[in-house]
Amino acid sequence: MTTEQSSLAQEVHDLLSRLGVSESTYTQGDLIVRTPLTGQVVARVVKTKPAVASEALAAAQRAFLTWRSVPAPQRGDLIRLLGEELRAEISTLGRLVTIETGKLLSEGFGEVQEMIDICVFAAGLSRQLIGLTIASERAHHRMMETWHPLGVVGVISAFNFPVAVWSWNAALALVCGNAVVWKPSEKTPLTALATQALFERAASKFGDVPLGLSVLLVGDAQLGQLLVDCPHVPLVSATGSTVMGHAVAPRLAGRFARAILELGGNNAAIVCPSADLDLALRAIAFSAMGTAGQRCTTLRRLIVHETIYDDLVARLKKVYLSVVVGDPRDAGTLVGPLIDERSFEAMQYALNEARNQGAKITGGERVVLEGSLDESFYVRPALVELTQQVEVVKRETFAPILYVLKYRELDEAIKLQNDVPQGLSSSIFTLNVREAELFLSATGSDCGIANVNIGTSGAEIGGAFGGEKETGGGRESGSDAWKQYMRRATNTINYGVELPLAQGVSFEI
Ligand code: UN1
Repeated sequence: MTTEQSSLAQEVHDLLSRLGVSESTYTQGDLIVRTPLTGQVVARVVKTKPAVASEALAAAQRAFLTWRSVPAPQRGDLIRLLGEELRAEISTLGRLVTIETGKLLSEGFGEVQEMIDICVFAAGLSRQLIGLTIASERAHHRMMETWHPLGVVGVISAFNFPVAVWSWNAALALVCGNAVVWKPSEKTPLTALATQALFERAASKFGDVPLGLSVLLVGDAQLGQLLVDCPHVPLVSATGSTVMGHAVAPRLAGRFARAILELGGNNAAIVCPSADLDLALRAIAFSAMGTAGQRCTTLRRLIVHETIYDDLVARLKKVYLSVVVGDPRDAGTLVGPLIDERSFEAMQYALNEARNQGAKITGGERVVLEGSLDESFYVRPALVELTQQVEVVKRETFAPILYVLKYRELDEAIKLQNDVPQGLSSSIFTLNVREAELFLSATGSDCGIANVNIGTSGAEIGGAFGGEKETGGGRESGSDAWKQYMRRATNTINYGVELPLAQGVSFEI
């Protein structure tokens, strides 16, 4: 082990202990955690045994029964405190995110900022859980809708946003009066342990938080299944691959539980002749290469008008060949490592397939950093020019591959953009208002997110986040996403002395 490697394990230890995680939870277990930075083992996390998980689910159910009666603005105060803990530890937790996922430091800090933002949003929301009053057709009657807490909310999260996605769900679920059970990715249990420790800090400052209000299940898919099949969990929010969604959704449907699914994306940007190309170039670079292409919002397809194609692609090639691939802790680095070997292999597999389809490929090769082990996987991002949207382009490969296609008419570009199974994010680069509005209209992009003159990734928490088709249809974080974490009751109140029946029905006894 080199000095650099042993110091990384030491740093993980220091960060976790500063964040309040007990050493026994990550030194004596059999879930091996490697940092993608060097490939070395940095922790051995104790997995949650199924019997312990079942007890945790029961505790969460008991906690819900108490928490639902705490006034919502007080529940909001717990989330305000969580936000404060996160603010105090943004650099500690952010650095741990970088070491565990391989994303840049500014992206690691950005992820924690996203958590703080949703806490602020949810704390405000705790005073705005509002329902409508509806005009009744009957005299001396009033109708209204009331929103009630739902129960225990399950959260299954992925490695690439190991903590922000939990916070989108947990912050809303908790102010809505629910308990939360979290099954993080097996690849990123350390940031989950740290987040749980910060939650517990906030809870002890709050005072009267029922035991089991927010619990963590660390381990493999078996624990996820336990959560999905638990009859006391009326809602599961699951983020990950479409394959995972296929496993989870039918089980939830089978017991009539709700699902918020945030699955694969295959996001495209259309670049029109009037586009500001300097701005577009920067936006494309960030969306396609940021987080080493491992965001669900990553730009994977670029559809460029034929008149600007050569110019834009030449400029992009320069960027792809010069962008610094390296240690994400270094200031100049823009592309960190892939999460693991499987990701690297999936990338090479897709590139080979594209090559066999006649693609022209710039980049895509493995980059070996000095001092890293064979188990670390750095790659130069790949720019892949194709003449047609072949099968490989329609698939989500979770790696920095940008497929580039040419178009002539905007209708054709929109058709290409929509002609994939996924429907998460999309953008158009244009200064032409007709093109922009068409893209945003009912006949334009079919995605949950459609942007103008910004890239496909890097959404703010204020909007509802999620997408259509194989992306799963769920919406998380902002706007009125909170409604999914509550049950709606319609109330009709008769304050008169008669009993008129709706629809004029007569029933005299
Ligand atoms: C994800 O990749 O699962 O919009 C979430 C973005 C981030 C969230 C990505 N705010 O890119």
